Amino acid sequence: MAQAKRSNEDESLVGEYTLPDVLKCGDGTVVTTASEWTGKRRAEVLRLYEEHVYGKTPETPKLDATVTSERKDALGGLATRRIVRLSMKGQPKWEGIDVMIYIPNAAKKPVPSFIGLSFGGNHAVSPDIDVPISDRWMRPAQGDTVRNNRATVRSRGKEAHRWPLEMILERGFAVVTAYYGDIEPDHTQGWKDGVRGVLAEKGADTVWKDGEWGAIGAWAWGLSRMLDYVETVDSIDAKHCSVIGHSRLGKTSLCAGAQDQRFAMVISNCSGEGGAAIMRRNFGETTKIITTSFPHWFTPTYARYSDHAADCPVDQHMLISLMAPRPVCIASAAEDLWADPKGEFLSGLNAQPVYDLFGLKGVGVKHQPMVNTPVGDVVRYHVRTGIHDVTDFDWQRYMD
Ligand code: GTR
Repeated sequence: MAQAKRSNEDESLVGEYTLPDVLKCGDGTVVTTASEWTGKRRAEVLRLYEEHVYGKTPETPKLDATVTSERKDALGGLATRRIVRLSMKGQPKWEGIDVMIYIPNAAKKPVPSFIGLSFGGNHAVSPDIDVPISDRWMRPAQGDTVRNNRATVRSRGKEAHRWPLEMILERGFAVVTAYYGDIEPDHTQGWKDGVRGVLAEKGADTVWKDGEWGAIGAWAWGLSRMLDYVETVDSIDAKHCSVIGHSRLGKTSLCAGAQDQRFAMVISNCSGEGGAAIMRRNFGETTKIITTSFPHWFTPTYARYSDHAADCPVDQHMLISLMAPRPVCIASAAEDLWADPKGEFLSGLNAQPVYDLFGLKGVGVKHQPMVNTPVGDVVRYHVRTGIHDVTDFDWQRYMD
């Protein structure tokens, strides 16, 4: 991927770097207990992420929820499928988020769930042909699945391999998903049609300022609003919701898990640069490349660390630390060098000092494990064979 952009994929050329000390507070003191972490340092680290990486998520009014359809015999009777629109009063310009929820019919009590965004819309995730095709803006795609930035009928089910609904539902989990572009279309001017623009009431000539939220922050906000809704659904156990995301949406899932501790478990699938990968490691995608290609994903401050990663007060082991003491799963793919699999492992490993404060074992090994050999306890890591994708192998790990 992106071979035209110069990046290093030779481990011997990575070079030396020093990670910021996650336990060292701004005032120079070092945290030694879980309560100091929770009461003091955690908030500092979160603030650093707001200032330097993702920007600050503003307080927002509660969203309205309108059920637009419900089917009790979805997927051949396996599940009940509900589609709910979450929208903001007084903001008709922003159409809102169409959340699709599958709940296993066999469940006798409230079920745990996975909450995650998709790249292609609910109709791309689901094999059910009565799920409406999204009419929102879409990024151009290979083949004939998107035309003039709109999904075509050919995009039905195109993301279903990443969402093995039957397998997940049979294991007793609910699935809660929505199209990320419902929250904000994924292009540099997308904020104008998304929640960021609507809330800020900014003009067309707006320049986003340092510390203000970017698209990842907005998508993460959307995940929290989906969880708000899940809290109102009796058949889902909102205390056991895992937030999941792949690639840019893996960065988003980490951002959501960091800022919203109601997510009981956080899953990063091939999240790479700006996600689980250590930014100071000169391997795969770099801060410069990502902020050049996708400046809108982050707060503007982040681009200043292009070629100056050492000046950034955070690195991604600190993002993983923000999940503590909750479980976190970090997954890589062996051929996904762009996302720096080893760098993704190292963020999990270097979050251990914070998990130690809680007496919890993280990845439990010092070196990146072999492919298809999952490791870890509360911080789990695996690298599987294959490419940048989400596979059943990954899902099995997340459900175990
Ligand atoms: C790439 C980007 C990655 C990753 C990926 C994706 O172009 O460089 O950071 O997020 O997109 O989301 O598919």
